[in-house]
Amino acid sequence: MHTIYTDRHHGHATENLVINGQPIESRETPARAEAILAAVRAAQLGPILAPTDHGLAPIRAVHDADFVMYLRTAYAQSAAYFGEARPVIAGRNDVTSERAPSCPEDFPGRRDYYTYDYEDPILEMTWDAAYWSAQCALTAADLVRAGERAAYALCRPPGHHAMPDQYGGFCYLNNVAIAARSLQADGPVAILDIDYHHGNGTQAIFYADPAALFCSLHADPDFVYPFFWGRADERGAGAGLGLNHNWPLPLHMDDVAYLVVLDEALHVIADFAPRYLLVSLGLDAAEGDLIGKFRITTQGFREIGRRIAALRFPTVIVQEGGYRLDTLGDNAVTFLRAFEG
Ligand code: Q9C
Ligand code: ZN
Repeated sequence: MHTIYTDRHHGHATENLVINGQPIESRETPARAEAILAAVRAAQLGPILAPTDHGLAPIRAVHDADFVMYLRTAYAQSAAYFGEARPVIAGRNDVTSERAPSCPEDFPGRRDYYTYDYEDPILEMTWDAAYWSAQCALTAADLVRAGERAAYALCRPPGHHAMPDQYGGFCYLNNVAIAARSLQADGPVAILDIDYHHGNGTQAIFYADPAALFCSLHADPDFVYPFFWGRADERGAGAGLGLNHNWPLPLHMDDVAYLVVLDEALHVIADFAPRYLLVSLGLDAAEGDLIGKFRITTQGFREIGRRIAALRFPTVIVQEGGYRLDTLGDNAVTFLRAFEG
């Protein structure tokens, strides 16, 4: 299996951040991708390739042009506005379900319009990192389109919380959606999201799309981020009605309970019979995760991988969350191995 990776994510240096005199503690750090990369190398999973540059067009096929422009220029625009360069972070104190009807011209309104969240910084190199993370997913999609059985995009920052025109949940560009949209040229796609959190951005992007099935297993948003999305009655709209499937789950799911629900999702995907399958591989469902509360073991990820691989759809695997550094690499490699042979 090929892994697509670039160290451009290092520019999104979220460790030891101090913003406006306040220390910002983010779990979404460069060490996460480094831990997975080290495990992929040690396991000799296969070639590790740098992403190729597909430009902005496939990003703009998912995200609004002005939002993309904002992400590219927010840091510079804020420096001009505030009179000094400093990381951009929203001015609110919690996730919001509100959306303003229009976007202001300048800061601070523009800053808060383009995110529903409050704790994701835009640093000088955040756009660069997000751009290349999306290119990793597109490059993995190219390999699968060219006939590989599966390919792994080791994306950082992650993507599944990024909406068409809002970022949040450590996500700026929706990597899996960008890859999925590019693959739709060949036929309908299915996206299976096994991150601990609901993939609200991916859901929003494909909500009315008859050529994309979205299935997400996640912690119940009554209690867990992203709070305002991910309920079972969100079933899609218009021509996409019936193609959005959410499984909100109780906290403390273990392997056995999780696999029962996974099988339901796999049946829905098998019935849809997509041309390609994309997996949003969050590993924050792992036992002992620093954010997630599920208790999926490494053996559990082996079985999850085995059952997804058994569908035999050409599969693009896109890295999302996962915050327990000491098991992250093992869990990733154990999952990915299921797609060999
Ligand atoms: N202060 C992904 O797993 N809130 N995003 C965490 C800790 C945000 C998770 C609370 C969780 C976002 C890709
Ligand atoms: Zn997550």
